[in-house]
Amino acid sequence: MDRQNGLYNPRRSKSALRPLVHAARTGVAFEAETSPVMLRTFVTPNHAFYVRNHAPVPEAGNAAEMPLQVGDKTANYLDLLEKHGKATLISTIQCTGNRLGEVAEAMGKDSYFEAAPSGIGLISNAEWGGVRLADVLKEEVEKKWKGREDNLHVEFTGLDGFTKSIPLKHVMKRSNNVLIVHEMNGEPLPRDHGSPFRLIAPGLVGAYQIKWLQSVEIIEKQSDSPWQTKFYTFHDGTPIKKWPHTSFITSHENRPCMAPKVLVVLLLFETTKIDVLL
Ligand SMILES: Nc1nc2c(c(=O)[nH]1)N[C@H]1C(S)=C(S)[C@@H](COP(=O)(O)O)O[C@H]1N2
Ligand SMILES: [Mo]
Repeated sequence: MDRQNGLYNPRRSKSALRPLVHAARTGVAFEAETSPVMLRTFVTPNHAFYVRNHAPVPEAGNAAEMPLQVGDKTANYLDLLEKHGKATLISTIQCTGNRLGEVAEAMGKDSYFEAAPSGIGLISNAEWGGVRLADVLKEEVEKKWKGREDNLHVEFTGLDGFTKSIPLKHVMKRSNNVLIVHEMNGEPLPRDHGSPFRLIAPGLVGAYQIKWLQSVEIIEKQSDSPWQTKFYTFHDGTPIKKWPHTSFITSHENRPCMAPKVLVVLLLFETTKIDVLL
């Protein structure tokens, strides 16, 4: 394993070396789209799941060791799991940047997106296993915040400093299935995907699925982190929460031997949720 200033060097992470399943987009921070061929199955294999990092992958330790700050208490993830039980759910993650290449092409110089153009592969689907956050926060909310739930937010911070917040009301609604997960497709969460645990907030864009989760804090205003107020926002500064999931026929590849028109693009502006509670 390569380390740089105490940080894992994601440029040398295994996923960076999988040209058949990933198209590497940037080195540090590592970013890779899933190859269309690997999107043919309902659930995306862990090794082919797209990767989107904003910083080098932090050194986080395992689920038993890594402390999780919940409000003003330090919790042990495994204790939380034992106390509240394991929830399993299939949920798609899609980066807001998915298919920006086509958007940029369609909008030409009018395109206001700053991100580098991407193909169709900043989307993947997996089964996640972990603990329901509404259960974890229930006691604290009842003790400290009773009656004020509607105006509060939950701020999530990853070990790499990446921070965003979600309204408390959304988190506490059990049917929204906001989870802290340690399992991805029945295996321990891989490092590239936030090991030992990450947030899964079904129906919200990729940026809310905070990896290497370090702290969960109830706050009175939305997070003032740049990830909430500057990046992943609309022009007026409103955070982008939902984004249409898009479908794409992946059985034909856009190879030079095939007329480009054969590559039929299906844009299904369906609901953003394609998660199924098991
Ligand atoms: N801590 C942390 N969490 C993060 C990010 C990050 O850079 N740091 N990137 C976010 C973005 S923008 C996306 S699209 C998803 C990607 O998750 P994946 O790499 O597991 O596909 O993670 C989100 N969670
Ligand atoms: Mo993203």
